[in-house]
Amino acid sequence: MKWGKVEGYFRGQFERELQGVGKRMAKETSKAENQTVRGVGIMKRRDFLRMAGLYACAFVLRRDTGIAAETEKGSRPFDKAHDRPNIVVILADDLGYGDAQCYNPKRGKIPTPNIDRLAVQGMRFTDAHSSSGICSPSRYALLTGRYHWRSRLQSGIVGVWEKPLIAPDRLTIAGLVKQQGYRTAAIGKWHLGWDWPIAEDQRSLFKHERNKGQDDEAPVATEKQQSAWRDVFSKPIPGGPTSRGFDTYFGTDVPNWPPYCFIENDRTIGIPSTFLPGKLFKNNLASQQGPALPDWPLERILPTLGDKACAFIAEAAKKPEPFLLYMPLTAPHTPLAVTDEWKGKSGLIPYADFVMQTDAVIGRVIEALEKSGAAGNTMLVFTSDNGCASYIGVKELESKGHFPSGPLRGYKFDVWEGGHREPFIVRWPGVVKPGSICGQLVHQADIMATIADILAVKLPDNAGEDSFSFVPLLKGVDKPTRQHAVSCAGGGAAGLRSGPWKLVFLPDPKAGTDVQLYNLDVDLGETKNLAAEQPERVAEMKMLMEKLIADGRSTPGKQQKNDVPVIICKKQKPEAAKGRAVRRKD
Ligand SMILES: [Ca+2]
Repeated sequence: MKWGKVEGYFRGQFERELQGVGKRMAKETSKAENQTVRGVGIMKRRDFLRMAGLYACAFVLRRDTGIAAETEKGSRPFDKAHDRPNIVVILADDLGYGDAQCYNPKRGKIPTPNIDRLAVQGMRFTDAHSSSGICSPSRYALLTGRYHWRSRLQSGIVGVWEKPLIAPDRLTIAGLVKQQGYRTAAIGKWHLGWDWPIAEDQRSLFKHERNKGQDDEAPVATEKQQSAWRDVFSKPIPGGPTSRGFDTYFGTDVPNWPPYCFIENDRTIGIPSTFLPGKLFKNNLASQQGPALPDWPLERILPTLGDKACAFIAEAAKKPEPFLLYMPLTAPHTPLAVTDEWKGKSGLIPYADFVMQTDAVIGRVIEALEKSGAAGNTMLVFTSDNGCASYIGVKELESKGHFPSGPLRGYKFDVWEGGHREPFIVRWPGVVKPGSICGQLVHQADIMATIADILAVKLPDNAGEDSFSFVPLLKGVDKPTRQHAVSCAGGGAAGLRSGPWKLVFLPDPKAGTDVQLYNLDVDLGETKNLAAEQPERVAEMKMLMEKLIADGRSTPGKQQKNDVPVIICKKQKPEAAKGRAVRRKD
C-alpha cells in the first residue's frame, strides 16, 4: 500500500510535468530519448523500498495526516529526522566535465580520488547542466531555480563592484530551507554582486590600475584612494549572501578580483589599503588590480575555505536543527595559486595540480562530514559552475593526454556541451543507490525544487520557475523529470535541449542556417548540424523557446514576468562571443 502511494505520487508528478508545450514533443522524441537514456538506476521494487526506507514512509505519512500543509506554511518547527537531511552543495569553479577521473577514465590524467569516491558512494549524473558557460549566471540559476536569462544578465558576468543579481525578495535554496528551520551557511566565492557602499564620487578610486606594477612592486595607492577604501571597507556591505537566505557567509567575492581580502558575513576582514605586486598578475594568478590587504596570500584562499567548511560542519552537526552548506569553491579557477604541497604533483601543468588540490579540499569536507556523524543524514551534491577555461593551458594539457572536456565540444564560455555539461554527483546514504549512474537530463536549477520536494514544501509561483525535482531519479526511477533545458554561452546565445535534440541559437554560415540542430544521442561532440535537414523540428523547438520565454517559467504554474526583454538570437558569431568573453577573464 505504501509502495502504491509513493509510486503514484511520482507518477502523478511526472505526468503533471509532461503537460504543456513539452508534451507533444516529448511523445515524438520518446523513442530517441529512450535510446539516449543510459541510466542504469532502474531498480527492483524490493530494492526501491529498502532504499527509500523511513524517508518514503515519513513522506507518505506526512501527506496523509495533513502535516504537510502545516509544513508548507513554514510554521512547524522540527528536529532532525531522516526526511530532513542536511544539505551540502559543493560547487567547483571552472572544473571541466572530463577533469574528474570518474567522468573521463580514458582521456583524463588527473587523479581525483575524492570526487571519484563520491561517485562510488552516490549517483553520478552524465547529462547535468549549468545555466551558462560562465560563473555568475550559473550561480544565479543554482541558487534560485530560475534561468539566469530571465534576469538582467543577458550575457557576461556580474562585474567588479556591481550590484546584486539576485533580487532581495527572490527565494533562494537557502531562504527556502531557512523557512523550514535549517541553519544556512555559504562558504566560498559569491560572485553575484553586492550593494557596495561606494559613493558616486568615490567610484574612480576603486577602478583597477592599468599599470599592474613590476614583479615585487605594486602601484602606490594614493592617499585619496586609501581614504576612500578606509571609508567603504569600514562599513557593512549590504546585498550579499546574508541578505539572500544565508545565516552566515565567509569567503572571497571573486578570488582574482578586488577586494583582495576575506569577507565575513557583510564585512571585510581587515581594511584593504594597498595594491597587489605585479608578479601576482602573471601565470594565471590575479586578473584585476585593486584594493588589497598587504601581503594578501592568494594560495591561502582555498585551504582557508576548507578550514571554515570543516569547522562549520563540526559545529552545525551538534545542533538540533539540520543545516545547509553552500560551498562555492574558488578552484580550480584562477588564481592558480597552488600550495607548495601540491606543486608539480600532477606531472602536467599548474592547473592540473590545482585540480588535485581542489579534490583534496573536497576530501576534507567529506571527512569532516563523516567525523561529525552527520554524513549518514546528509544529501551532498557535487558539481561545477562551467567547463574548464581554455586559457589555463588546455593545449598543453591535451598534448599530454588530458582532455578537460572529455568527449565534449568546447570549453568554458561556450554554448557547446563542454561549456555547461557538468560533473554532478549526489551522495545520500540510505536513499541514493551507491555507484549508480543516471543519464537523464537534469539542470542545476533543479536543486531548488528537489529540496522543496524532499521537505514537502510547495514552492510559491514566483520561485524556482525553471526547477524540476529530481527526487524520483535519486530513488532510481529512470524516467525524465524534465523535458527540456536551456543553457547559454557566456555571450548569451542559448542552447535548448529537448530530449536528445539540442537547438543552438547561433547561425551556421557554412550551412546557411540561422540556428544549429544537433542530436546528442548519436553526436555528443556536436559535429553535424541537422538544422537544414529538419526544418519542422527546428520550427517546433523555436516555438518551445518562445513559449519558455513568454511564460516566464518552464514549470507548471502561474505565468511570471522576466526582468528584462529576453533576446535569444544573440547576433554575434560564436568566435566573436568567445573572444570577448575570454578577454574579460572572470
Ligand atoms: Ca566559473
